[in-house]
Amino acid sequence: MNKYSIFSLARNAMSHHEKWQRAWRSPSPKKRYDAIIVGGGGHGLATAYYMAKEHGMRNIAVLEKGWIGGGNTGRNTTIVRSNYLWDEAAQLYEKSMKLWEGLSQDLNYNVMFSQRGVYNLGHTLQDMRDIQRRVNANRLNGVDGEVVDAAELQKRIPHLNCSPDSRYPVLGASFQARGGTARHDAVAWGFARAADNLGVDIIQNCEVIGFRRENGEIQGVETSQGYIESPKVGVVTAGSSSVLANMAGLRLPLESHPLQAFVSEPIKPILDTVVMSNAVHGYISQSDKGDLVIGAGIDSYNGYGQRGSFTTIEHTMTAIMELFPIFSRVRMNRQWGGIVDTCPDACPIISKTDIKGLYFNCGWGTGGFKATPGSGWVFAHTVANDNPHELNAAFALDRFISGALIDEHGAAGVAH
Ligand code: FAD
Ligand code: PYC
Repeated sequence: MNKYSIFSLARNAMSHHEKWQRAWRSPSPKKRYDAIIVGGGGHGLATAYYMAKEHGMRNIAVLEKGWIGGGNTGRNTTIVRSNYLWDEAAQLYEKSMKLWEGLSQDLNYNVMFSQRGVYNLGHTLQDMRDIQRRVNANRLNGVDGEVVDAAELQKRIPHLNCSPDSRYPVLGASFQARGGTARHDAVAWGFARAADNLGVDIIQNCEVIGFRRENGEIQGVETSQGYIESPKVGVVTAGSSSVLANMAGLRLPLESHPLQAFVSEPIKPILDTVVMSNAVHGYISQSDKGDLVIGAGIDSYNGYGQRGSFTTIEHTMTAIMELFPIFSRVRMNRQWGGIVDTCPDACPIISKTDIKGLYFNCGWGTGGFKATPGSGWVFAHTVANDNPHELNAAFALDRFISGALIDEHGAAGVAH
C-alpha cells in the first residue's frame, strides 16, 4: 500500500459516517393515524411493515418509548427454529420459518439468517421419548426434524461432552436442520427501513402513557409527545405488556421475568451449530464474530430490572462447562438481561380485546425472536381485518376462559 492509498483510507474512515443517508425518517407524530402500533421491537416493526405491504394501509405509526430494537429484540440470543409440539404452535412458527427463509430478499436487507441447525439435547429416557414424539409430530406438520443418537452426535459435535460418566449424560438429541440464528438488530433495522419506505412513521422516544376510550371503543393514545388519535391500536411491548394492559383497564395472564444472556471473548470458529439443553439449563452457539453466545432459563422472580441474579450466572456457566469442558478457560466478556412476558401455557397471546380497536400481541416469553416475521404477519392481518388469521385464531385471550391451552413448555427449549 503506498502513502496515497493510506491517506485515502484514513480520509474515508474519518468522513464516511457523515455521508450516510438515514435508513428511515424521524418524523414528528401526526394528530391522527389509521392505526398505531405501540412498541418498536421486531414484532411491532414487522406488524407495521406487513400492514402496509399486505393490507395496503399507509397511515400507520410505530411508537417506541426508547430506540427501536432496544428491548428484547436487541437482547436475545438469536435462535430460530420451528420444532413445536402442537399443531397450532408448529404451524405458526413454521409460517415464521418460511418468512425467515426469504426475509433478506423481501426486505432487501441482510438479516444474516444462518440455517446452521439446532440440537435440543436429551439426558434421560423420558427426554428421548419426548424428543421422538415431538419429531414425529413435527414431521406430520411438515416441519423438518431428526432424532440423533449419542454416537452420531459425538461425530457431528466433537467437543460436546457425551461421556456416560457425566452428571447428566447426553443420550441423544432432536435436530432441526433448517433452524439456526439471525442477526437480531439487523432484523429490527431491516423491518424499520422497509416499513418506512412504505410510508410508516417510526417515532422513537415516544412513550405511550395512557389510552383514551369511549363507549367501549379505542379513540387514541396519550404519549410523552402528546395525544394521538387512532381507531386501531396494536400493543406489542413484550415484558411491559402487563403495564400497558393495566393502563387500558385489562388484566392479562402474564408474568414478567428477567432472562439473561452472556457472550465470551471472540475465539476462532469451533462450534458451527446451536446446542440447547433444557435439562442442564444451558444453550450455546458461536456468532459470526467468534463470540460464544450463551443463555439459560429465566430468573425465577418477577421484575422489570434488565439485569438478573448471580445464581443464574453461576448455574448457566456450570451447565456450559458440563456440556463443553473445552470452553472452561474462555473468558466471558459481557452479560445482560431482558424482561420476558411469560404465559401459563408458554404460548403467545395474539388477540383482539373486549375494547373495540385494541389488540395485544404478547406472551412470547423466552422464545419470540424466532417468531418475529410470522408474528408480525398474523398480527397485521388481525389488526387490519379486526379478525384473527386462521394461524393465530387459537392464540386468542379466550383460551384462558375456555381452557383450550396449548402447552408448549416441553418445546420452549428454555425453562420458564
Ligand atoms: P421487544 O423487542 O422487547 O419490543 C417491545 C418494545 O416495546 C420495546 O422496544 C420497548 O421499549 C417498547 N415499549 C415498552 N413499553 C412501551 C410504551 N409504554 N410505549 C412505547 N413503547 C414501549 N427468542 C428466540 O426465539 N430465540 C432466542 O434465542 C431468544 N433468546 C432470548 C435471550 C434473552 C436474553 C431474552 C431477553 C429473550 C430471548 N428471546 C429469544 C425472546 C425474544 O427476544 C422476544 O420474545 C422477542 O424479541 C420479543 O420481541 P418484541 O418485538 O415483542 O419485543
Ligand atoms: O426459544 O429457542 C428458543 C430460545 C433459545 C434461547 C432463548 N429462547
